[in-house]
Amino acid sequence: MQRILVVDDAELNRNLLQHILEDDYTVDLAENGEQALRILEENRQETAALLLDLRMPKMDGFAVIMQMREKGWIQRIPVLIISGECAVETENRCFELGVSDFIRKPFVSSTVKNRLKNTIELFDCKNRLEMKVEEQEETLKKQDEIIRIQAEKLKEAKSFHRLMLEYQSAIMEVETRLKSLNAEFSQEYNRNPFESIKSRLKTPESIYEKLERKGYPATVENIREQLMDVAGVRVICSFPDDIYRLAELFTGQDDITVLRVKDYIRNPKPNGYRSLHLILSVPIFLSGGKKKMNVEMQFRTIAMDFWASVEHKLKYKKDVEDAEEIVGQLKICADSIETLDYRMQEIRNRIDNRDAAPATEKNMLQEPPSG
Ligand code: 0O2
Repeated sequence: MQRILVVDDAELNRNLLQHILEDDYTVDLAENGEQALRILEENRQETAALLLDLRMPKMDGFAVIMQMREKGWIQRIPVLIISGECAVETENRCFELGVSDFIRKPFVSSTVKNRLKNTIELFDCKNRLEMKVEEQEETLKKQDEIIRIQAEKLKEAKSFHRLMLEYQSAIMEVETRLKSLNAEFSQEYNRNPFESIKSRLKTPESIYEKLERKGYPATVENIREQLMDVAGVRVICSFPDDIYRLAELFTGQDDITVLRVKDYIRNPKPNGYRSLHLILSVPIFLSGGKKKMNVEMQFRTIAMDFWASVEHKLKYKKDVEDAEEIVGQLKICADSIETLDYRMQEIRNRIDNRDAAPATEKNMLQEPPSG
């Protein structure tokens, strides 16, 4: 059963209204505004309407209405004023404050019941409609948010794919120049400065992991600014002196800038890793014009490459038995590879009748000046 709160200081009126309504509603009674607000505080959710007298001691009907407005209750609980004859101005003020209807004294049972029933139904309809509108607004807001996020992702994805295309172009540019040098050497000197090229574009997972490790948020801007090795070209040469000769030839091209040199052949890593790493700025030519892209080039001998690929497996494999011992073995192998590489180079020099001075001593790429 729905609850009705009757608020009137006259006991007679309270009893009369209770008598009229008690068959259809649970009727709560209050004899002043303060009591009414206390009851409402407790039974607000179940109260279907308030029958309110205007003139009461302690807290009058207007004060109750004002409090209900402040608390936002008047939008949900209809208020019907119990009144005798009252001035038009008073009536108008009540309606302005959000009162729904008037029930006149003396009470006519059927009129009281009908007015109350109609008001409750009307309010119920209004409330349900408002809830629907609120729900729809909420749904629309969520949809807007989803569209906004998707648009941002799309934009990000679009610029990410664009950036990857530019790095891919940089890789192709480097590969083409390397192949041209190879073709020239092959024709002019009957030898190849390198054995093979392996190129790779860093995977999105690897890009994300590296940015995270370096403490940068994963944005397209940070990929461009903070990562130097998104485009990677590995050049595998037969002999150590080929590495330096080719690197010199390549970096000598007038539109290539050397940004960083890490010479792990001259300064091997403690684990024995040997390779010459160059970070280069390479021009690409797309429809919008020329653009400079960073490319990481790694130069190593066939033997160094073989070693690195085996060692790489160890790095990514978990729970390898005797890992420490394997690390030691790998270091011994790396040192043997260095000896072997230079011995093979000497043999080649003897076959070719060349000066046997180690190329690492002769052609040393220098770190670019900082700034
Ligand atoms: P992946 O999968 O090849 O991309 P920095 O870029 O300067 O912040 P980083 O990346 O450590 O730091 O630079 P470094 O030392 O020049 O290494 C770059 C790449 O060289 C590595 O890339 C490896 O490919 C390779 N490399 C370096 N050290 C070793 C090593 O000890 N063993 C092997 N097998 N390869 C090595 P990534 O990013 O690690 O991986």
